[in-house]
Amino acid sequence: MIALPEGSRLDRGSGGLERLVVETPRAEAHVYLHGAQVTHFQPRTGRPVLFLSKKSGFVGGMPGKAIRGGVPISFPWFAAKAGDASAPSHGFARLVAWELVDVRRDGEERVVARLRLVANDLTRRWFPHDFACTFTVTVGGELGLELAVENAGNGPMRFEQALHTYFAVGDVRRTLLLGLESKTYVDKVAGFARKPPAAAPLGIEGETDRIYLEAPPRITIEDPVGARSIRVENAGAANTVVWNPWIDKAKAMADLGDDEWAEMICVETANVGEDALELAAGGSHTMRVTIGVGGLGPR
Ligand code: TA6
Repeated sequence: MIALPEGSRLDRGSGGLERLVVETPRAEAHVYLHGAQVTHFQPRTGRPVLFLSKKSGFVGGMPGKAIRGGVPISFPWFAAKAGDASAPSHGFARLVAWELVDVRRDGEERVVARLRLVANDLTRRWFPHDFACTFTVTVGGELGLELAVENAGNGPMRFEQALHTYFAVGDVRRTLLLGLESKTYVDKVAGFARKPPAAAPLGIEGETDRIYLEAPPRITIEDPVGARSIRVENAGAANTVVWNPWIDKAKAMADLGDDEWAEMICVETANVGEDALELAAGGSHTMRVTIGVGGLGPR
């Protein structure tokens, strides 16, 4: 049993899954040990920043099922595993229990929690490598997420990764994404066609599933219905993925309410496809995203 500082406690969340609850003067957050999944982040002065489906399952086990919402961790592959239709979508990291390593205060306003996942017999069935993942969650006025991957084996290790963040918006049809205007992207809705930069902010007008081939340092989600903007600041990521299932896909998803597609937008911090990472033995890599909330800028 690790020592928990003031402002943090372990409880049983949905499905009886073990959950770290963090409460600071600036914000509160929930992190399930299942998948090391952040499911809730709410500044004291605002509404929840992360979307969590009302129909999400909460099923633990080795492996369990993915929680629909918050920040699922895609590792060691993204979406479907190449050449293995039986493998779980987005890898196994979000399906297994992580170890809570430690929780500490960082000054008066922040709490920092570290969770770890290391290779085991289950993971080696799908991914024959000795890896160690450390996920650091910093809760304060902003939400800081850091995924460090280490190759603890003797040979090279190639993997994909994403922090597959679901953001809560008032109405995705009125939301604009700024920062991607100059970026080429792969359009999964158009048969993975490579598309030129739109040269305009991204509005969501239908099913949207795009892998941008260069991640800008900052993306701003303008949410006029929610009367706020959300800043997504990336580091160590080559790609940004933007996804909204829209009406038909949402209806086909058992763990997403038929109308919930309008309340969410995924803006994901990632290294996928051509930008998958390869670590030499003993090598390591860190990817970060910092999430903050502000007002709506002049437009
Ligand atoms: O990141 C976008 C995506 O790859 C979409 O293609 C869609 O499959 C989404 O992830 C959700 O995947 P999941 O396995 O969580 O249902």
